[in-house]
Amino acid sequence: RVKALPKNFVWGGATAAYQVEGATKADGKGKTMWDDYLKAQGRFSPDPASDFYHRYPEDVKLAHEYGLNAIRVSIAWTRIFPKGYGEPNQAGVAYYHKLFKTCIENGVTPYVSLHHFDSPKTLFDQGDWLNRKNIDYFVAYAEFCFKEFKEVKNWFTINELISLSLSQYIAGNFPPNHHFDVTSAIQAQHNELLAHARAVNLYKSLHLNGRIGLIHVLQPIYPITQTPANKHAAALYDAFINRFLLDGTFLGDYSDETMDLINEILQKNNAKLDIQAGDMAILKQAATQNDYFGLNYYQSQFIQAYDGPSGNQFNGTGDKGSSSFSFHGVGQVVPKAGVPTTDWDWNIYPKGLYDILKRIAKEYPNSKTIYITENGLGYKDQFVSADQVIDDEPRIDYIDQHLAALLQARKEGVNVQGYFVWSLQDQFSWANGYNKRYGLFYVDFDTQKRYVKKSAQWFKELADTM
Ligand code: BGP
Repeated sequence: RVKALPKNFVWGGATAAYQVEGATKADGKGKTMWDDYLKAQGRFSPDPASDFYHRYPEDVKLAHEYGLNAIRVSIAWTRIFPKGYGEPNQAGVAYYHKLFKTCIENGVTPYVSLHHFDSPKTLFDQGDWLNRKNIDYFVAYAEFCFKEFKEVKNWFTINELISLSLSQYIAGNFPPNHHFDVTSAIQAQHNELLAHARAVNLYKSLHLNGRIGLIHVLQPIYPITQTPANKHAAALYDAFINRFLLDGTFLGDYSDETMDLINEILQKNNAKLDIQAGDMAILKQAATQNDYFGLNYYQSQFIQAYDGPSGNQFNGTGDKGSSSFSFHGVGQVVPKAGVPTTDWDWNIYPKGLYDILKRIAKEYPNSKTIYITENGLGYKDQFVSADQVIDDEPRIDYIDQHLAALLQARKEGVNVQGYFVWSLQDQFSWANGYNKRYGLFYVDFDTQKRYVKKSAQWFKELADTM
Protein backbone atom coordinates (compact mmCIF):
# COMPACT_ATOMS: atom_id res chain seq x y z
CA ARG A 1 0.00 0.00 0.00
CA VAL A 2 0.97 3.62 -0.62
CA LYS A 3 2.67 4.87 2.53
CA ALA A 4 2.80 8.63 2.18
CA LEU A 5 1.54 11.57 0.17
CA PRO A 6 3.76 14.30 -1.27
CA LYS A 7 3.97 17.54 0.73
CA ASN A 8 1.26 20.09 -0.16
CA PHE A 9 -0.65 17.54 -2.17
CA VAL A 10 -4.22 18.52 -3.04
CA TRP A 11 -6.23 15.72 -1.43
CA GLY A 12 -9.89 16.05 -2.19
CA GLY A 13 -13.31 14.58 -2.67
CA ALA A 14 -15.48 15.24 -5.71
CA THR A 15 -19.16 16.02 -6.13
CA ALA A 16 -21.42 17.40 -8.86
CA ALA A 17 -24.39 19.67 -8.23
CA TYR A 18 -27.14 17.51 -9.70
CA GLN A 19 -25.77 14.34 -8.14
CA VAL A 20 -25.63 15.61 -4.56
CA GLU A 21 -27.76 18.69 -4.04
CA GLY A 22 -31.29 17.40 -4.47
CA ALA A 23 -33.72 20.32 -3.90
CA THR A 24 -34.28 20.44 -7.64
CA LYS A 25 -37.25 22.78 -7.29
CA ALA A 26 -36.05 24.88 -4.37
CA ASP A 27 -35.55 28.63 -4.35
CA GLY A 28 -36.32 29.32 -7.97
CA LYS A 29 -34.10 26.66 -9.54
CA GLY A 30 -34.87 25.99 -13.20
CA LYS A 31 -35.18 22.54 -14.74
CA THR A 32 -32.22 20.78 -16.26
CA MET A 33 -32.34 18.33 -19.14
CA TRP A 34 -32.73 15.60 -16.52
CA ASP A 35 -35.83 16.51 -14.50
CA ASP A 36 -38.65 15.58 -16.87
CA TYR A 37 -36.56 12.84 -18.44
CA LEU A 38 -35.97 11.02 -15.16
CA LYS A 39 -39.58 11.44 -14.19
CA ALA A 40 -40.79 9.91 -17.44
CA GLN A 41 -38.24 7.13 -17.16
CA GLY A 42 -39.50 6.37 -13.66
CA ARG A 43 -36.41 4.51 -12.47
CA PHE A 44 -35.16 6.92 -9.85
CA SER A 45 -35.52 10.46 -8.65
CA PRO A 46 -32.81 13.13 -8.38
CA ASP A 47 -34.51 14.23 -5.16
CA PRO A 48 -33.27 14.32 -2.54
CA ALA A 49 -29.98 12.78 -3.80
CA SER A 50 -27.54 13.39 -0.90
CA ASP A 51 -29.45 16.53 0.13
CA PHE A 52 -26.22 18.50 -0.11
CA TYR A 53 -28.29 21.62 -0.68
CA HIS A 54 -29.15 21.51 3.02
CA ARG A 55 -26.46 19.26 4.45
CA TYR A 56 -23.32 20.76 2.92
CA PRO A 57 -22.10 22.05 6.32
CA GLU A 58 -22.04 18.48 7.62
CA ASP A 59 -20.31 17.08 4.53
CA VAL A 60 -17.70 19.82 4.42
CA LYS A 61 -17.02 19.27 8.10
CA LEU A 62 -16.61 15.52 7.51
CA ALA A 63 -14.23 16.26 4.64
CA HIS A 64 -12.13 18.41 6.94
CA GLU A 65 -12.21 15.89 9.81
CA TYR A 66 -11.02 13.12 7.51
CA GLY A 67 -8.03 15.08 6.26
CA LEU A 68 -9.29 16.41 2.94
CA ASN A 69 -7.99 19.84 2.00
CA ALA A 70 -10.05 20.27 -1.17
CA ILE A 71 -13.47 19.58 -2.62
CA ARG A 72 -14.81 19.57 -6.16
CA VAL A 73 -18.26 21.05 -6.49
CA SER A 74 -20.17 22.35 -9.49
CA ILE A 75 -22.49 25.28 -9.78
CA ALA A 76 -25.92 24.34 -11.10
CA TRP A 77 -26.37 26.69 -14.05
CA THR A 78 -30.15 26.68 -13.45
CA ARG A 79 -29.82 27.87 -9.86
CA ILE A 80 -28.11 31.01 -11.20
CA PHE A 81 -30.06 31.38 -14.46
CA PRO A 82 -33.19 29.22 -14.27
CA LYS A 83 -33.57 29.27 -18.06
CA GLY A 84 -29.88 29.37 -18.80
CA TYR A 85 -29.95 33.12 -19.50
CA GLY A 86 -31.77 36.25 -18.34
CA GLU A 87 -31.83 37.69 -14.83
CA PRO A 88 -29.79 35.97 -12.14
CA ASN A 89 -31.71 34.21 -9.39
CA GLN A 90 -30.44 35.76 -6.15
CA ALA A 91 -31.37 32.78 -3.98
CA GLY A 92 -29.13 30.55 -6.08
CA VAL A 93 -26.31 33.06 -5.96
CA ALA A 94 -26.63 33.29 -2.18
CA TYR A 95 -26.52 29.50 -1.81
CA TYR A 96 -23.17 29.20 -3.56
CA HIS A 97 -21.67 32.08 -1.58
CA LYS A 98 -22.63 30.23 1.61
CA LEU A 99 -21.27 26.94 0.31
CA PHE A 100 -17.91 28.43 -0.72
CA LYS A 101 -17.63 30.28 2.58
CA THR A 102 -18.21 27.07 4.53
CA CYS A 103 -15.56 25.26 2.48
CA ILE A 104 -12.98 28.00 2.92
CA GLU A 105 -13.63 28.32 6.66
CA ASN A 106 -13.04 24.59 7.03
CA GLY A 107 -9.76 24.65 5.10
CA VAL A 108 -11.34 22.67 2.26
CA THR A 109 -10.51 24.58 -0.93
CA PRO A 110 -13.33 24.57 -3.48
CA TYR A 111 -12.52 23.60 -7.08
CA VAL A 112 -15.56 24.68 -9.01
CA SER A 113 -16.95 23.48 -12.35
CA LEU A 114 -19.46 25.54 -14.29
CA HIS A 115 -21.02 22.69 -16.23
CA HIS A 116 -21.30 19.13 -15.03
CA PHE A 117 -23.81 17.36 -17.32
CA ASP A 118 -26.70 19.56 -16.17
CA SER A 119 -27.69 21.64 -19.19
CA PRO A 120 -30.67 23.94 -18.59
CA LYS A 121 -33.86 22.40 -19.99
CA THR A 122 -34.72 25.55 -21.96
CA LEU A 123 -31.38 25.42 -23.74
CA PHE A 124 -31.48 21.64 -24.12
CA ASP A 125 -34.76 22.06 -26.00
CA GLN A 126 -33.00 24.49 -28.34
CA GLY A 127 -30.33 21.96 -29.24
CA ASP A 128 -28.01 22.06 -26.23
CA TRP A 129 -24.36 22.15 -27.36
CA LEU A 130 -25.35 21.52 -30.96
CA ASN A 131 -26.83 25.01 -31.06
CA ARG A 132 -24.02 27.53 -31.39
CA LYS A 133 -26.04 30.10 -29.45
CA ASN A 134 -25.57 27.82 -26.45
CA ILE A 135 -21.90 28.82 -26.48
CA ASP A 136 -22.85 32.49 -26.04
CA TYR A 137 -25.21 31.62 -23.19
CA PHE A 138 -22.53 29.57 -21.48
CA VAL A 139 -19.94 32.32 -21.76
CA ALA A 140 -22.40 34.86 -20.32
CA TYR A 141 -23.12 32.51 -17.40
CA ALA A 142 -19.38 31.95 -16.89
CA GLU A 143 -18.71 35.69 -16.92
CA PHE A 144 -21.38 36.26 -14.30
CA CYS A 145 -19.86 33.58 -12.05
CA PHE A 146 -16.27 34.80 -12.48
CA LYS A 147 -17.27 38.30 -11.42
CA GLU A 148 -19.70 37.28 -8.69
CA PHE A 149 -17.81 34.46 -6.96
CA LYS A 150 -14.47 36.19 -6.40
CA GLU A 151 -13.79 33.85 -3.47
CA VAL A 152 -13.34 30.99 -5.95
CA LYS A 153 -9.71 30.71 -7.02
CA ASN A 154 -9.89 27.41 -8.89
CA TRP A 155 -12.26 27.08 -11.84
CA PHE A 156 -13.08 24.37 -14.31
CA THR A 157 -15.25 25.23 -17.29
CA ILE A 158 -16.83 21.93 -18.34
CA ASN A 159 -16.63 18.43 -16.90
CA GLU A 160 -16.01 15.48 -19.24
CA LEU A 161 -17.01 16.75 -22.67
CA ILE A 162 -16.66 13.27 -24.09
CA SER A 163 -18.87 11.52 -21.55
CA LEU A 164 -21.65 13.98 -22.21
CA SER A 165 -21.40 13.75 -25.97
CA LEU A 166 -20.88 9.97 -26.03
CA SER A 167 -23.72 9.30 -23.59
CA GLN A 168 -26.10 11.66 -25.39
CA TYR A 169 -25.37 10.75 -28.99
CA ILE A 170 -23.49 7.45 -29.22
CA ALA A 171 -24.37 5.18 -26.28
CA GLY A 172 -27.81 6.75 -25.85
CA ASN A 173 -27.95 6.54 -22.06
CA PHE A 174 -28.29 10.31 -21.45
CA PRO A 175 -31.05 12.46 -22.95
CA PRO A 176 -31.79 12.81 -25.87
CA ASN A 177 -30.78 9.12 -26.17
CA HIS A 178 -29.42 9.02 -29.71
CA HIS A 179 -27.52 5.94 -30.76
CA PHE A 180 -24.45 6.30 -32.96
CA ASP A 181 -25.41 9.76 -34.14
CA VAL A 182 -21.81 10.44 -35.07
CA THR A 183 -22.38 13.90 -36.52
CA SER A 184 -23.93 15.18 -33.30
CA ALA A 185 -21.30 13.47 -31.14
CA ILE A 186 -18.34 15.10 -32.86
CA GLN A 187 -20.07 18.46 -33.29
CA ALA A 188 -20.96 18.64 -29.60
CA GLN A 189 -17.31 18.02 -28.74
CA HIS A 190 -16.12 20.81 -31.02
CA ASN A 191 -18.77 23.26 -29.79
CA GLU A 192 -18.03 22.50 -26.12
CA LEU A 193 -14.33 23.05 -26.78
CA LEU A 194 -15.20 26.43 -28.24
CA ALA A 195 -17.31 27.29 -25.19
CA HIS A 196 -14.45 26.27 -22.92
CA ALA A 197 -11.90 28.24 -24.92
CA ARG A 198 -14.00 31.38 -24.98
CA ALA A 199 -14.56 31.16 -21.22
CA VAL A 200 -10.81 30.74 -20.62
CA ASN A 201 -9.93 33.65 -22.89
CA LEU A 202 -12.46 35.80 -21.12
CA TYR A 203 -11.29 34.75 -17.64
CA LYS A 204 -7.70 35.61 -18.50
CA SER A 205 -8.71 39.01 -19.86
CA LEU A 206 -10.41 39.82 -16.56
CA HIS A 207 -7.11 39.38 -14.66
CA LEU A 208 -8.79 37.81 -11.68
CA ASN A 209 -6.62 36.27 -9.06
CA GLY A 210 -7.28 32.60 -9.79
CA ARG A 211 -6.75 29.63 -12.05
CA ILE A 212 -8.83 28.02 -14.76
CA GLY A 213 -8.85 24.82 -16.78
CA LEU A 214 -11.18 22.06 -17.86
CA ILE A 215 -11.74 18.42 -17.10
CA HIS A 216 -11.39 15.54 -19.51
CA VAL A 217 -11.99 11.93 -18.64
CA LEU A 218 -9.38 9.93 -20.49
CA GLN A 219 -9.68 6.28 -21.42
CA PRO A 220 -6.53 4.79 -22.84
CA ILE A 221 -7.41 2.51 -25.75
CA TYR A 222 -5.30 -0.59 -26.31
CA PRO A 223 -5.50 -3.01 -29.25
CA ILE A 224 -6.56 -6.38 -27.88
CA THR A 225 -3.77 -8.00 -29.91
CA GLN A 226 -1.05 -6.33 -31.91
CA THR A 227 -2.42 -6.93 -35.41
CA PRO A 228 -2.31 -3.96 -37.80
CA ALA A 229 -6.13 -3.96 -37.97
CA ASN A 230 -6.54 -3.91 -34.19
CA LYS A 231 -3.88 -1.24 -33.80
CA HIS A 232 -5.67 0.91 -36.34
CA ALA A 233 -8.99 0.34 -34.56
CA ALA A 234 -7.41 1.49 -31.29
CA ALA A 235 -5.98 4.59 -32.98
CA LEU A 236 -9.40 5.44 -34.45
CA TYR A 237 -11.30 5.09 -31.21
CA ASP A 238 -8.57 6.91 -29.29
CA ALA A 239 -8.87 9.81 -31.74
CA PHE A 240 -12.63 9.94 -31.28
CA ILE A 241 -12.72 9.90 -27.49
CA ASN A 242 -9.35 11.32 -26.37
CA ARG A 243 -7.17 12.87 -28.99
CA PHE A 244 -9.62 15.19 -30.73
CA LEU A 245 -10.36 16.87 -27.39
CA LEU A 246 -6.76 16.92 -26.20
CA ASP A 247 -5.58 18.46 -29.46
CA GLY A 248 -8.36 21.04 -29.37
CA THR A 249 -7.62 21.93 -25.76
CA PHE A 250 -3.85 21.96 -25.59
CA LEU A 251 -2.67 22.43 -29.19
CA GLY A 252 -5.51 24.73 -30.19
CA ASP A 253 -5.54 22.77 -33.41
CA TYR A 254 -6.65 19.33 -34.57
CA SER A 255 -3.43 17.79 -35.88
CA ASP A 256 -3.38 16.32 -39.40
CA GLU A 257 -2.93 12.84 -38.00
CA THR A 258 -5.90 13.29 -35.67
CA MET A 259 -8.06 14.67 -38.47
CA ASP A 260 -7.14 11.78 -40.79
CA LEU A 261 -8.48 9.38 -38.17
CA ILE A 262 -11.56 11.48 -37.41
CA ASN A 263 -12.34 11.90 -41.11
CA GLU A 264 -12.10 8.16 -41.63
CA ILE A 265 -14.69 7.62 -38.87
CA LEU A 266 -16.94 10.35 -40.23
CA GLN A 267 -16.76 8.98 -43.75
CA LYS A 268 -17.53 5.42 -42.70
CA ASN A 269 -20.54 6.65 -40.72
CA ASN A 270 -21.87 9.25 -43.20
CA ALA A 271 -21.19 11.93 -40.68
CA LYS A 272 -19.75 15.43 -40.84
CA LEU A 273 -18.14 18.09 -38.69
CA ASP A 274 -18.71 21.81 -39.13
CA ILE A 275 -15.78 24.02 -38.18
CA GLN A 276 -16.52 27.67 -38.85
CA ALA A 277 -14.15 30.49 -39.76
CA GLY A 278 -12.57 31.86 -36.61
CA ASP A 279 -13.15 28.74 -34.49
CA MET A 280 -9.58 27.56 -34.58
CA ALA A 281 -8.19 30.98 -33.63
CA ILE A 282 -10.30 30.87 -30.48
CA LEU A 283 -8.99 27.42 -29.58
CA LYS A 284 -5.44 28.51 -30.36
CA GLN A 285 -5.66 31.50 -28.06
CA ALA A 286 -6.92 29.38 -25.17
CA ALA A 287 -4.49 26.48 -25.66
CA THR A 288 -1.63 28.14 -23.79
CA GLN A 289 -3.84 29.95 -21.29
CA ASN A 290 -5.18 26.99 -19.29
CA ASP A 291 -3.58 27.11 -15.86
CA TYR A 292 -4.01 23.43 -15.19
CA PHE A 293 -5.70 20.26 -16.36
CA GLY A 294 -8.27 18.15 -14.51
CA LEU A 295 -7.90 14.52 -15.53
CA ASN A 296 -10.58 12.00 -14.64
CA TYR A 297 -9.60 8.38 -14.92
CA TYR A 298 -11.65 5.28 -14.28
CA GLN A 299 -10.76 2.69 -16.85
CA SER A 300 -9.04 1.69 -20.06
CA GLN A 301 -10.58 -0.16 -23.00
CA PHE A 302 -9.38 -3.01 -25.16
CA ILE A 303 -10.43 -2.87 -28.79
CA GLN A 304 -10.58 -5.09 -31.79
CA ALA A 305 -11.26 -4.08 -35.37
CA TYR A 306 -14.94 -4.14 -36.34
CA ASP A 307 -16.87 -3.42 -39.52
CA GLY A 308 -20.33 -4.73 -38.64
CA PRO A 309 -23.28 -2.57 -37.68
CA SER A 310 -23.04 -0.28 -34.66
CA GLY A 311 -24.82 -1.36 -31.50
CA ASN A 312 -24.44 -1.22 -27.77
CA GLN A 313 -25.92 -2.27 -24.49
CA PHE A 314 -25.47 -0.15 -21.43
CA ASN A 315 -25.08 -1.78 -18.03
CA GLY A 316 -26.91 0.62 -15.73
CA THR A 317 -27.92 -1.98 -13.16
CA GLY A 318 -24.69 -3.58 -11.98
CA ASP A 319 -25.42 -6.95 -13.60
CA LYS A 320 -21.91 -7.97 -14.47
CA GLY A 321 -21.31 -8.85 -18.08
CA SER A 322 -24.41 -7.18 -19.52
CA SER A 323 -22.72 -4.45 -21.54
CA SER A 324 -21.48 -4.39 -25.12
CA PHE A 325 -20.18 -1.75 -27.53
CA SER A 326 -19.52 -2.04 -31.27
CA PHE A 327 -18.86 1.02 -33.41
CA HIS A 328 -19.09 0.53 -37.16
CA GLY A 329 -15.76 1.00 -38.92
CA VAL A 330 -14.06 1.86 -35.65
CA GLY A 331 -13.91 -1.04 -33.24
CA GLN A 332 -15.50 -3.33 -30.75
CA VAL A 333 -14.85 -3.31 -27.02
CA VAL A 334 -13.68 -6.72 -25.84
CA PRO A 335 -12.72 -8.14 -22.45
CA LYS A 336 -9.05 -8.60 -21.71
CA ALA A 337 -8.03 -11.76 -19.91
CA GLY A 338 -6.58 -11.03 -16.47
CA VAL A 339 -8.10 -7.55 -16.18
CA PRO A 340 -10.74 -7.48 -13.43
CA THR A 341 -13.98 -5.57 -13.92
CA THR A 342 -16.51 -3.88 -11.65
CA ASP A 343 -20.16 -4.99 -11.48
CA TRP A 344 -20.84 -2.32 -14.13
CA ASP A 345 -18.19 -3.85 -16.44
CA TRP A 346 -15.60 -1.12 -15.99
CA ASN A 347 -12.06 -2.47 -16.39
CA ILE A 348 -9.84 -2.03 -13.35
CA TYR A 349 -6.53 -1.14 -14.93
CA PRO A 350 -4.29 1.22 -12.91
CA LYS A 351 -1.51 0.97 -15.48
CA GLY A 352 -3.77 2.94 -17.81
CA LEU A 353 -3.49 5.92 -15.48
CA TYR A 354 0.30 5.72 -15.50
CA ASP A 355 0.33 5.42 -19.31
CA ILE A 356 -2.02 8.34 -19.88
CA LEU A 357 -0.15 10.62 -17.46
CA LYS A 358 3.10 9.92 -19.28
CA ARG A 359 1.45 10.56 -22.62
CA ILE A 360 -0.09 13.87 -21.56
CA ALA A 361 3.19 15.13 -20.15
CA LYS A 362 4.98 14.21 -23.37
CA GLU A 363 2.44 15.18 -26.04
CA TYR A 364 0.57 18.04 -24.36
CA PRO A 365 2.96 20.16 -22.29
CA ASN A 366 0.39 22.98 -22.34
CA SER A 367 -1.56 20.91 -19.82
CA LYS A 368 0.96 22.29 -17.28
CA THR A 369 -0.11 21.09 -13.83
CA ILE A 370 -2.32 18.01 -13.67
CA TYR A 371 -4.87 17.15 -10.99
CA ILE A 372 -6.66 13.84 -10.95
CA THR A 373 -10.13 15.31 -10.55
CA GLU A 374 -11.98 11.97 -10.42
CA ASN A 375 -11.03 8.37 -9.78
CA GLY A 376 -12.88 5.81 -7.73
CA LEU A 377 -14.76 2.57 -7.55
CA GLY A 378 -18.49 2.07 -8.10
CA TYR A 379 -19.40 -0.61 -5.60
CA LYS A 380 -22.47 -2.08 -3.88
CA ASP A 381 -21.46 -1.09 -0.36
CA GLN A 382 -23.18 -3.03 2.42
CA PHE A 383 -24.49 -1.27 5.48
CA VAL A 384 -24.39 -3.50 8.56
CA SER A 385 -25.25 -1.37 11.56
CA ALA A 386 -24.89 2.19 12.75
CA ASP A 387 -21.97 1.37 15.05
CA GLN A 388 -20.00 -0.61 12.48
CA VAL A 389 -17.66 1.08 10.03
CA ILE A 390 -18.62 0.09 6.47
CA ASP A 391 -16.05 -2.26 5.03
CA ASP A 392 -15.13 -1.13 1.52
CA GLU A 393 -11.73 -2.80 1.25
CA PRO A 394 -12.07 -3.22 -2.57
CA ARG A 395 -12.38 0.57 -2.87
CA ILE A 396 -9.22 1.06 -0.82
CA ASP A 397 -7.42 -1.41 -3.09
CA TYR A 398 -8.66 0.39 -6.18
CA ILE A 399 -7.62 3.83 -4.97
CA ASP A 400 -4.32 2.56 -3.61
CA GLN A 401 -3.35 0.99 -6.94
CA HIS A 402 -4.24 4.14 -8.85
CA LEU A 403 -2.39 6.34 -6.37
CA ALA A 404 0.67 4.15 -6.82
CA ALA A 405 0.42 4.64 -10.58
CA LEU A 406 0.10 8.40 -10.08
CA LEU A 407 3.08 8.55 -7.74
CA GLN A 408 5.20 6.51 -10.14
CA ALA A 409 4.42 8.91 -13.01
CA ARG A 410 5.19 11.81 -10.68
CA LYS A 411 8.50 10.28 -9.73
CA GLU A 412 9.32 10.13 -13.42
CA GLY A 413 8.68 13.85 -13.79
CA VAL A 414 4.96 14.19 -14.55
CA ASN A 415 3.61 17.26 -12.78
CA VAL A 416 0.63 15.81 -10.88
CA GLN A 417 -0.28 17.88 -7.84
CA GLY A 418 -3.47 16.40 -6.51
CA TYR A 419 -6.08 13.69 -6.35
CA PHE A 420 -9.85 13.96 -5.88
CA VAL A 421 -11.65 10.74 -5.15
CA TRP A 422 -14.98 10.23 -6.85
CA SER A 423 -16.81 10.69 -4.66
CA LEU A 424 -16.87 12.51 -1.36
CA GLN A 425 -20.13 10.96 -0.19
CA ASP A 426 -22.44 8.45 -1.89
CA GLN A 427 -24.53 10.22 -4.49
CA PHE A 428 -26.95 9.88 -7.36
CA SER A 429 -25.47 8.36 -10.51
CA TRP A 430 -27.02 9.65 -13.75
CA ALA A 431 -27.80 6.43 -15.53
CA ASN A 432 -27.34 4.03 -12.63
CA GLY A 433 -29.31 5.55 -9.78
CA TYR A 434 -28.44 4.83 -6.19
CA ASN A 435 -26.93 1.35 -5.94
CA LYS A 436 -23.67 2.38 -7.58
CA ARG A 437 -21.91 3.93 -4.63
CA TYR A 438 -18.54 5.69 -4.74
CA GLY A 439 -18.35 7.68 -1.50
CA LEU A 440 -15.85 7.80 1.34
CA PHE A 441 -19.00 8.35 3.40
CA TYR A 442 -22.03 6.12 3.14
CA VAL A 443 -25.35 7.89 2.73
CA ASP A 444 -28.56 6.25 3.88
CA PHE A 445 -30.76 7.82 1.22
CA ASP A 446 -33.92 7.34 3.32
CA THR A 447 -32.70 9.10 6.44
CA GLN A 448 -29.85 11.09 4.85
CA LYS A 449 -27.59 9.97 7.69
CA ARG A 450 -23.88 9.74 6.88
CA TYR A 451 -21.74 6.77 7.99
CA VAL A 452 -17.99 6.40 7.84
CA LYS A 453 -16.46 3.86 5.49
CA LYS A 454 -13.05 2.24 5.96
CA SER A 455 -11.83 4.15 2.92
CA ALA A 456 -12.46 7.45 4.74
CA GLN A 457 -10.33 6.29 7.67
CA TRP A 458 -7.58 5.24 5.29
CA PHE A 459 -7.82 8.62 3.53
CA LYS A 460 -7.27 10.30 6.87
CA GLU A 461 -4.21 8.16 7.65
CA LEU A 462 -2.68 9.17 4.33
CA ALA A 463 -3.57 12.83 4.86
CA ASP A 464 -1.65 12.71 8.13
CA THR A 465 1.55 11.80 6.26
CA MET A 466 1.65 15.16 4.48
C1 BGP B 1 -17.94 10.71 -14.40
C2 BGP B 1 -18.79 11.88 -14.03
C3 BGP B 1 -19.42 11.82 -12.70
C4 BGP B 1 -19.72 10.45 -12.15
C5 BGP B 1 -18.67 9.42 -12.48
C6 BGP B 1 -19.06 7.99 -12.25
O1 BGP B 1 -18.14 10.44 -15.73
O2 BGP B 1 -18.08 13.08 -14.13
O3 BGP B 1 -20.51 12.69 -12.71
O4 BGP B 1 -21.01 10.07 -12.26
O5 BGP B 1 -18.21 9.50 -13.81
O6 BGP B 1 -19.88 7.56 -13.28
P1 BGP B 1 -21.18 6.73 -13.02
O7 BGP B 1 -21.99 7.54 -12.06
O8 BGP B 1 -21.83 6.58 -14.34
O9 BGP B 1 -20.72 5.45 -12.45
